[in-house]
Amino acid sequence: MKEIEGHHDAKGLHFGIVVSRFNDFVTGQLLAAALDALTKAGAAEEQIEVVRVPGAFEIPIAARRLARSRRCDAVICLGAVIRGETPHFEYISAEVSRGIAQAAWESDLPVVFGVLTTDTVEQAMERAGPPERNRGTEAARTAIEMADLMKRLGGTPGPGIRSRRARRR
Ligand code: INI
Repeated sequence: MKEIEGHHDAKGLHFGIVVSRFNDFVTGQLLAAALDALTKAGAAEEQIEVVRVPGAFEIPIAARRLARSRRCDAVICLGAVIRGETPHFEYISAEVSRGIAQAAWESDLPVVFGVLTTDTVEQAMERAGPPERNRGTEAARTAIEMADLMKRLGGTPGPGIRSRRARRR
């Protein structure tokens, strides 16, 4: 039996990070933890591209563009949607998660969900604390494993990418 699994080695891999500025006291901590995890796994600074957007709602479109550029092996999305602060919580959370999943499907690239959706600021801070409990660390580790897994799986990119290439011909 053959088993295929991604490894946690970021050497030679390129990563895009899309991070929102809204609630930056939380998203800044997620970003710091993600950068730390990538660096510790062997990624050099020039292998990492950070893209900043105003709020979580804007994450999917930037993630999709970055993923489709093929400059990265995986894209990490970081944001914080806090219920206490918005009556639009449900709409924003739903759109962001749907948009991030769609960006991955349409680009055939791992686009990792590192967006906090919490009821309170305290809950958000808990998930953006020390590395072992920080969702930025978890998102970065997922991105490394998935980027490596996609290389091991081989094959050709999905229909979205094929049709783009076909259009160029
Ligand atoms: N954006 C967030 O990232 N988190 C929030 O909690 C939030 N709240 O509370 O409204 C939020 N709103 C902004 C939104 O993401 C868009 O930037 C804005 O609606 C413009 O499209």
